[in-house]
Amino acid sequence: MPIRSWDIFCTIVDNYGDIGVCWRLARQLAQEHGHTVRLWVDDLHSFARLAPELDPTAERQRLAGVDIRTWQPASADAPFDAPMPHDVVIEAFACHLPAPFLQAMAAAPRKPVWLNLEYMSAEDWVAEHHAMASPHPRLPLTKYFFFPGFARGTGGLLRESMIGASRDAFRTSPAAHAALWHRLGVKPTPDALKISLFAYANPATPALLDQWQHGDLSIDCFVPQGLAATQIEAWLGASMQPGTSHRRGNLVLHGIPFVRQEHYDELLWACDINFVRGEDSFVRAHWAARPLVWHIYPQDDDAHHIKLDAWLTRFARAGVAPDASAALREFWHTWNGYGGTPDWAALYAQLPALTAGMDRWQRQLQHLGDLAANLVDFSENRVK
Ligand code: TRH
Repeated sequence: MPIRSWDIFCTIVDNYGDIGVCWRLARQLAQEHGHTVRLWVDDLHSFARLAPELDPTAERQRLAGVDIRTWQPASADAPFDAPMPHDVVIEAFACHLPAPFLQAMAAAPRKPVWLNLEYMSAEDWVAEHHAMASPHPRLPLTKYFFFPGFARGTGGLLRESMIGASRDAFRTSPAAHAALWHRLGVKPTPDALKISLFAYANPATPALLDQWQHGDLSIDCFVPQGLAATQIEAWLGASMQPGTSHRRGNLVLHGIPFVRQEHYDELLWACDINFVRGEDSFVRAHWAARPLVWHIYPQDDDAHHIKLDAWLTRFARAGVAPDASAALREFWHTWNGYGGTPDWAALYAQLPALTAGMDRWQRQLQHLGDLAANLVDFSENRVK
């Protein structure tokens, strides 16, 4: 049966990844599939960093074809004026639905498809757990676990249908580059290697900046406002506010604004190598088809190291030159607290091979379909 409408519930734990994923998914379902989407979000102030037109005080508003509502998830039993649920209800990253909404789902003549959208991972177990069903203990509802991933049998990754074409058009357009740099308020150094740096505070950052400063290569590093910029201010002894640039040896550090979500892609496309973090920027860097360095979201007991290594193992199997893959692994490990100091020269020596490897890998990933379309297919199959 066709699926036409969606409720997506999101809570913002910290940072921007949860809303980053939900907002991207909501827009894609509305704009590419023409579906009705209601996005429930608890913190519009964080959301507004990604979508500056948002009114953080409005309880309901419409943006980019999406109906945006506020909710307070502190307790599943908090008062909630539940409308008739849509065809599919997504609770993102295990945020719990309000009890009245769950009751409305159970009472609906056609029960909505109920999905928990999980965090992505390249680990092997993901394909085994993807699409698992969990019947509600009391209500006539079944929840399914939907896992984004990098392998067959997973939900795939968020990717808009036009992303590759938009990227390629951008790459061949000097005017588009000029507009990007103008918007960011920077003047890039001609012929410098361009690096974007989006990361958490990282003990490895000063050592890397030292290497860039004293290296032979001219480097422009673009740092959005946030944790990494604050840390770099201490290394620099100067402000990294948007619009400021500082030369240290062969390195120029540019403070740039945190831009709307669509514009962040252009920064990734414009750079030769992208440092990304968390979940959503990590996935976006794949579609830039350039080498990336991942600062993974840290978990207790270093559980995130397993997730990081799982990705590296898949990438190594994707046809990249073994030396390049080894240099990337080594660099990522030092960047993610495994010990040791990042070896920039070793990574840079593999840049051409890594660029070819990333391009190949992101093409392979496209065979998994895209997460939004996979969600539509999955949901339609549940209501046959
Ligand atoms: O902000 P994050 O660290 O989010 C994290 C992770 O998702 C993590 O897995 C999750 O558990 C935790 O939040 C709660 O990193 P992430 O996922 O890359 O999200 C950043 C979002 O911000 C992404 O959608 C891209 C967007 N962005 C912009 O819109 N403009 C910008 O200028 C930049 C730098 C990012």
